[in-house]
Amino acid sequence: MHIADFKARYSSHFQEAGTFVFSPGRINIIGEHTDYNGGFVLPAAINHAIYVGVSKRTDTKIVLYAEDFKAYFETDIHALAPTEIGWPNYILGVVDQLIKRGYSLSGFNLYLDGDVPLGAGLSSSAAVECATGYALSELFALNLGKMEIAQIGQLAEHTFAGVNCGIMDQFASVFGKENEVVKLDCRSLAYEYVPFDITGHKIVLLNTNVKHSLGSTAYNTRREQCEAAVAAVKVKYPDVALLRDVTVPMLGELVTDLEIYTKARFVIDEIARVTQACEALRAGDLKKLGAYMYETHEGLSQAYEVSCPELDFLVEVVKSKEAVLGARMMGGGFGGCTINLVKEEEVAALIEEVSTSYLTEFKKELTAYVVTPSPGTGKL
Ligand code: GAF
Repeated sequence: MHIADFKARYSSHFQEAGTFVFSPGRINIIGEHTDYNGGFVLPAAINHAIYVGVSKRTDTKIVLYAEDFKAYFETDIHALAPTEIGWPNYILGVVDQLIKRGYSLSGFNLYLDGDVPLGAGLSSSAAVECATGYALSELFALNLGKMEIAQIGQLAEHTFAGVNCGIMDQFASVFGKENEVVKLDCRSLAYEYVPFDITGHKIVLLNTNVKHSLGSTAYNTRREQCEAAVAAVKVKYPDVALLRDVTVPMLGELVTDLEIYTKARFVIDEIARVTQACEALRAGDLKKLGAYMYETHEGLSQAYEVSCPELDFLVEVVKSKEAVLGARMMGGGFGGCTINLVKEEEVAALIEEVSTSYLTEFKKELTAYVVTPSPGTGKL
């Protein structure tokens, strides 16, 4: 996005001098549905971001404008509540969290723009939350720490968007670094950057352009199923707090419900896979890394059941191709993108070929993005 154009568009809606920030979308190399189970994830911020401009008002109104929807939304800071309109919730939820934490805010204008495709599983909502948190921190001199911005965003998602997400998306948006992925321990919140050296290869996202409506309900159900497994294990092992603490033998011993067992087993395996995949990446063994990605897809699709025909198709068609070392659905599931590790010289041909087969199969256009690990939340 052209920053000067963005600032000019801001000025055409709000005349006051603005404070401008950005927060990016994210990819996740591996470690899906592990964050809310206290496990590991391996995400990175990407070169697509949400841009926010803010200015103070002299009253207590909150006036928002979203470029994507060409729409204003107005409310009062003393009357915060989730709205059925959707997009304002990611902003209002953050304001609500700030107020609950005792931060002093007054009315403000906020302009929202960006190039993170919406509904593509690239965490545009987390990017909006983190950009809002950072912008308001700058505007009202709140001095929020990076982790606090991420945690406020996560809670905004729980309370105003109704998705009981983990911390991965907000964390990646805030902590992203150029050319590095981050291995985050979602239980302790300790993290380490890992160089993303994939010389001769690219990360290609293939967007199904579908978002099945059962997504957020099923997401919350999966979380409950994981909690049910923990509750069953806790009966004998009271120190167990999260699936991260559960071993396969414990699961076999105490979880009798097959459905719960299968879901929990996937998560336990996936947590272990993140460490293995990370070692493969550090060792420069991209073939092995890719094999882990395929394994993750298989688990998400067959055991965890959060895939859909479009995502399965996209992984299936690239699986036999030499050009693709690994592929899997990415994020919460039920639509959005697959992430593919592709030989650089084959990227263009692959996109063309897969787009054609996808169109033939689903009568739908595919969108492709070549992305790179990029810096997290910052000032413009
Ligand atoms: C969504 C959630 F927001 C994340 O917290 C994470 O659980 C992910 O799905 C699945 O790994 O993006």
